[in-house]
Amino acid sequence: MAKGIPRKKWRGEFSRWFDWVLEEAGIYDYGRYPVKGMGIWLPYGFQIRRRVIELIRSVLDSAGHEEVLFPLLIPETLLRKESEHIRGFEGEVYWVTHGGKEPLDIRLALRPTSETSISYMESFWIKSYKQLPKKYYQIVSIFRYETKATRPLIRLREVTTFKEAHTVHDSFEDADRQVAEAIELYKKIFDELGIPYVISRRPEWDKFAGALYTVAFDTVMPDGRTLQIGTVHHLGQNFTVPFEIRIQLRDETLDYAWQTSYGLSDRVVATLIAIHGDDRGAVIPPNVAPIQVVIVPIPAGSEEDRRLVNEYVEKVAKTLREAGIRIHVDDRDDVRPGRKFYEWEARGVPLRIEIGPREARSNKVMVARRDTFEKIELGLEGLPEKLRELMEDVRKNLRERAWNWLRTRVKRVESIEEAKRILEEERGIVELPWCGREECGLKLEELVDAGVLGSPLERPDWVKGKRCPVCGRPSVTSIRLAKKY
Ligand code: A5A
Ligand code: ZN
Repeated sequence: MAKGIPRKKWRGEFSRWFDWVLEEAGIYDYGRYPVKGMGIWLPYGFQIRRRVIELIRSVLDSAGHEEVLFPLLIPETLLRKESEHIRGFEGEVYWVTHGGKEPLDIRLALRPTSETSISYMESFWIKSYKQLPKKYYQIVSIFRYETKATRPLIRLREVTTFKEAHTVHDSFEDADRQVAEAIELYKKIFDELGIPYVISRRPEWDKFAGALYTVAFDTVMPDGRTLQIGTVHHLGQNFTVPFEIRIQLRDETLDYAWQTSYGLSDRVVATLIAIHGDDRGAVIPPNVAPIQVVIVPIPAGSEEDRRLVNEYVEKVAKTLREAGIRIHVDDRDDVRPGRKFYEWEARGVPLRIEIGPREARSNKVMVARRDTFEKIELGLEGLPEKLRELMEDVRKNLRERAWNWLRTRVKRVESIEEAKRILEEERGIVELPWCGREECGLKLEELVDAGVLGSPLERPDWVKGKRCPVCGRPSVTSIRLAKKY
């Protein structure tokens, strides 16, 4: 391996490894564009992103969501209508103050999220319970002037792949049910991508600005820090009251509607790359891989052998292409096979086929798996199906590997000292018994020197009979702490 390439698993080097892989694999160019927190999706990365978006779309569409597209600009008057919301976002808003040389009467915000603009329009559209539930979503750029350290795809100021869903309901309970549905949909999306997660109800003091409550998906990055990869919010009537989304109910009375919203971002692509990758680069799950199989001809000595190999490569390529497998033939003749292997490994192509004179003569191919480096010889007969099976195996293996790893990173502890030591030495997530009081949660953050992720949605059995390590009261649930991104 070339010198100077950072090692993913070495703590302290993950960030460098991540920057390296984004560049080496041609995914995202970050740090050169002269606006902080904004990067460029490169052609190969764009293809991955596109497939991830397609997956998100198909999951949402099949659950009755409708895609829409709202304006990027939100007038200050709208953004200020819900007081908690603006309090939460005030420090992160980019403002448009001029049109050419003219100062604007009302400043326009680059949307940091779209609850306000969508609620405003919903007040014209939605009048009756008969129209509900209504589920909209859009996939757009949002802008947040983040003050924490920005990082490629992980903490951006222009979030270019923001999927925000916004739903409307005729009761608190139906919005509650929608939260549960959204959680199931997100599980499906993350499972398809092999991204493991922990689901927590965020504490009161760390919920979305304007929500009744927030449920978050977090994952553990290779360096042991956690990353929030998606959130689902019950918005109650917090936006429908100021925006006057009043509906006629089944019993003919009028009431304000109820809402939820839930979001995903570029972080989905970031975690996909961070979690499955290794010291050789990215490992892209076959279902979203722009190239599923790369074919590398192995140069032959004689003119005759060369022709034989080329013809056979063409034949294999044609068969696979016609079967709908996304292939690429790397027939560059000025690049050695070793170099090609290195490049395609960095890009994370799940399967590589090597074809030399031996394979051409025996009607076989040599297949190398990107996830395990295992080499398998396959005959031409039924090759597309066999490759499909292999790809499914790669996908499952990636998912299992990632889940097994995540499980080892979640530890139950009962004392503050132990929690602190584990997060200091190993990072990951610690779970402690908790009395449920905010006072103790905040104290824990301080004493353990970590952030709170929240509590499991259901009270866990193991905390029964255990006490809150801060106040000694009986625990009612557990609380999760981690060093967060
Ligand atoms: N309107 C709701 C859905 C909302 O905005 N929720 S949120 O603020 O929690 O954002 C949704 C998700 O977007 C987060 O869970 C996080 O995964 C991602 N996200 C938020 N800020 C981000 C940033 N600066 N860069 C990348 N991803 C971000
Ligand atoms: Zn307590």
